[in-house]
Amino acid sequence: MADRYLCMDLSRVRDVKQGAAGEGPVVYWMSRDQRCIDNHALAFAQQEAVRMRRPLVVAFSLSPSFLGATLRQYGFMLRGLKEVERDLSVLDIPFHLLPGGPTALIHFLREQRPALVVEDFDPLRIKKEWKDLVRTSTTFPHREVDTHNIVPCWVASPKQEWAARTLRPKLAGLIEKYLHDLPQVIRHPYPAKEAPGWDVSSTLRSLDIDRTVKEVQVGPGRKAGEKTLQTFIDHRLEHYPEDRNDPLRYGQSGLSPYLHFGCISPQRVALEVHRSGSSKAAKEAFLEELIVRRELSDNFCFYNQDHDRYEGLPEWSRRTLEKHAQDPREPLYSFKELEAGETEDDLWNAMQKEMVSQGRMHGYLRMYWAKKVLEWSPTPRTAVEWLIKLNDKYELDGRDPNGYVGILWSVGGLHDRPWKERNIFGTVRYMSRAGLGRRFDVETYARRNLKAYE
Ligand code: FAD
Ligand code: FO1
Repeated sequence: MADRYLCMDLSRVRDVKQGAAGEGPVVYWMSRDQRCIDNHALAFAQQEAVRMRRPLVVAFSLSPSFLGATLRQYGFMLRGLKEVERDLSVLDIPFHLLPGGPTALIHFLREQRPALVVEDFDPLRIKKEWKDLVRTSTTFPHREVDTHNIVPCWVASPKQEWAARTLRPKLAGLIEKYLHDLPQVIRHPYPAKEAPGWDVSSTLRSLDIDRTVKEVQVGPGRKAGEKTLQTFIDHRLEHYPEDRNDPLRYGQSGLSPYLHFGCISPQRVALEVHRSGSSKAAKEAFLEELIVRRELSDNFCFYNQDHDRYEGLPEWSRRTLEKHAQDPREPLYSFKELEAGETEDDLWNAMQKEMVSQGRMHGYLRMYWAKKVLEWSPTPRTAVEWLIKLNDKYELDGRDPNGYVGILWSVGGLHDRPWKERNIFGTVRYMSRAGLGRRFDVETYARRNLKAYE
């Protein structure tokens, strides 16, 4: 059995807290990587449980509110977790849903007295706060496993990277070592006590969340994520380089909600893309986004505690934005007008309405969507705050390092370079409607979406 774990490089594991092993099970505290299959953290937890001849249990601490998440995101997540529970039960690994956030988890750990607590990696400040609270509230040892990045975040770089071009070579030099088949878990040989049952609808009812943001049609969970990946590989990957920036051609993969909630492993996505029959150019274009761009976002959030604030912007861009802080902003809109998609720009309104209604927005449009808010809000700081609020409230893939980086890239040139100076933007890259029009049929997009989501 031991050789099954050899394919996992132990540099993916960090020893985050020393402690005395309890007499209980190994506990995998699942959070970011909500999956049973292709999960290095779960596989490592099982390896340790087998070595110590202990049961293995999975615990998910359900926070009653999380970064503005609404019924839309909690519904998607809980339906996905129900599938995780089923996948685990086949392997005699109980799944404990713990309503009440980190304090409920601390209570659980004090009860269970685990031999070891295994955490999955998450660079967000709020998660670091949760982890610090839990680690200091018990005496048990903790390990952290990065199963969200192909190259573990702390291995890829010891510092905040300037741009994709500085991280890309570091990843390229390491990808060989990490991009190989994933460790799987097996039926656990040391049985644990059953976990209490739970159901999605009563759990949803118990949460104190905004219910005005309705659930969307996107199928939740692992199987729907696997199907989305297969459909993308079979029908859209080949044309990804030319189609990915045309919202009318739907050339993107649609994987972001499944990657955000960890329903599927990005390493699995990369392996399947590599194995596909698509052209080298198509594979490279897609893997640049999936690996370099996505892991650059984790790098930024991991090394910059201001990842969701104006202060997170590079010095050069804060200087140029402040130099243009007094430039006239005409028109100015309130948050409510933006949220309702009631601006003078029908294209922008169409994007906003699609996001509110469908919980998604095409990647190329998101840049324009964000940059317009810099023009229409009183200060760049307000623009960052309003964009995060809208993105995290309505997007299924929101509350993610990719989102904070995407917004800071758009408003303040994070990971970008200075461009020709102009009003309001200073030397931050500008995007115009005419520029979009050179890429795709803007009028058709605006008309079609305004009609669909009015
Ligand atoms: P594909 O083009 O199929 O890419 C596949 C995967 O690669 C994506 O799921 C994502 O994990 C990664 N990826 C692609 N583009 C980027 C990028 N620019 N930066 C980082 N990773 C990328 N992404 C989110 O996951 N959550 C967000 O909340 C989010 N908010 C954004 C806000 C703004 C203002 C901008 C400009 C970008 C934002 N992005 C966000 C990044 C990107 O737009 C989305 O990841 C992508 O559109 C998701 O659709 P897809 O999975 O079909 O993408
Ligand atoms: N992670 C948890 O451990 N507990 C939660 O209750 C929880 C809720 C939640 C709601 C919406 C959402 O988009 C993410 C949520 N997450 C939760 C965190 C998520 O798994 C990721 O860890 C981060 O959002 C991205 O790093």
